[in-house]
Amino acid sequence: MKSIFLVASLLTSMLLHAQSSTSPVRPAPRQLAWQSQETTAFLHFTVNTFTDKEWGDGTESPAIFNPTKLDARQWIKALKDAGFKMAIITAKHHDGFCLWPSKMTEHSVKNSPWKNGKGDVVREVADACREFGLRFGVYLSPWDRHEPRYGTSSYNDYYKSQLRELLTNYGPISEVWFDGAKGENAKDMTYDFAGYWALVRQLQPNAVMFSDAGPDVRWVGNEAGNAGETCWSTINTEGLAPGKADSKYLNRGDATGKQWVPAETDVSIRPGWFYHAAEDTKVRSAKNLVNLYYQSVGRNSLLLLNVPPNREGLFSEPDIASLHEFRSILDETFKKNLVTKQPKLTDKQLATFTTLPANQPLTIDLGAEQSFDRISIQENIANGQRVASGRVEYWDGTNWKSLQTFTTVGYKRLLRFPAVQSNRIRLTLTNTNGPVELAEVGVFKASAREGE
Ligand code: FUL
Repeated sequence: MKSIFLVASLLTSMLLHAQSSTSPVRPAPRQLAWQSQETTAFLHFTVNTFTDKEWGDGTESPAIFNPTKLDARQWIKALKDAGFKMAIITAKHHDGFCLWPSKMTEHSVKNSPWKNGKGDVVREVADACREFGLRFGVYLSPWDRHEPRYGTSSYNDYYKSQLRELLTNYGPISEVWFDGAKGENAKDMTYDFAGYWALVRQLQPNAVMFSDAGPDVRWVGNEAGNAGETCWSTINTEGLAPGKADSKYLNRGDATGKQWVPAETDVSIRPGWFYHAAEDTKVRSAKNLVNLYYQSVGRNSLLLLNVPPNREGLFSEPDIASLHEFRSILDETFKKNLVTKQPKLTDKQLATFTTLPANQPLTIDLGAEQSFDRISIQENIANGQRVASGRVEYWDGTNWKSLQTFTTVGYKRLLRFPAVQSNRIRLTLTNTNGPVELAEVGVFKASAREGE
């Protein structure tokens, strides 16, 4: 009897294994579209902008909200010029003040002096995004320090009604951001996340939903702009909930994860999330932003960069200058791919790939002796994420010399190293979960403006 069980369980495990190598966890089309955006922007704006705080307590008077020169077109144009593909506005932060004239509360722009209470920041941003061809997303804080219903189950209805307003009145919404933050002394409140998420799926089926642990996009586990050196797009979501997730686990993901929930790297261009005049001299430089790009997009994540509008309702000059220079540096670095004779690996299409088994080296010609210091590798993630480790070598005229080893690849892996001279490189994937669909390989010489 025992041996029958043994054979049966062996067969089952073989079957399961065969299944897992042929049908890996794959992204939904909305997740694939999200990841290819690479850089999206966060817009933190509310009463905090006027009180100089990071977290309002909900007692702020709407009378203080008066961004006299507000021009969302100025924000979105600056983002467009800097290559951003989406903007997410804090429609409501923890203070409960609504940037749109919600029918559910008086605590909103409708009771502010701005545009005599006739303004709607959410509408202005949505319209500007459409005009400049950016996608549009909303942040609606579950934690609400103003609304009296907070802490009772009827708050869930309040929240869902607000969500419905945002999801039905502003055209296509591409991302909804569910922040898990809740102060230590906050009232007890069980959020109906299942209900919130169902509403988003029903009203905006193409939108991705962010929370600490998905369902579509997960938090990267820090606000410093660092995806894990190893970063899987898969995790096991069981037991995780917004506000209750191990940040190290989220940072690296899980090779054996059953759900596709890629990491989003949210970080601010300034020390705070909201505008503070005192931080005008502390705006990240373009070089610093480029480094964030390598640490997020270059590690299989997405860079969600916060750029907070100021009290006038405008992006400030130092922020605009850094954004502009950031994109100009990236464009210069990645302008000329030195790889030749590999049309499938250089056509910027993930769907055209070369299948590469583990431990089979692929030699990549550079046409002639070239100086280079950056390499970009991409997998066709439409069919899952399979590279667990690999190495790159270069030909020094006599021998193959080691250049760099790496772990996960996924959507994109960017390698940085001191410049070498060579006419070919060799890529070996040393550990994979099944045959790798190698989509793109790029070899570049970085812009001198990146620095070392
Ligand atoms: C956090 C919030 O508490 C911050 O204020 C900010 O909105 C950040 C993006 O998420 O959880």
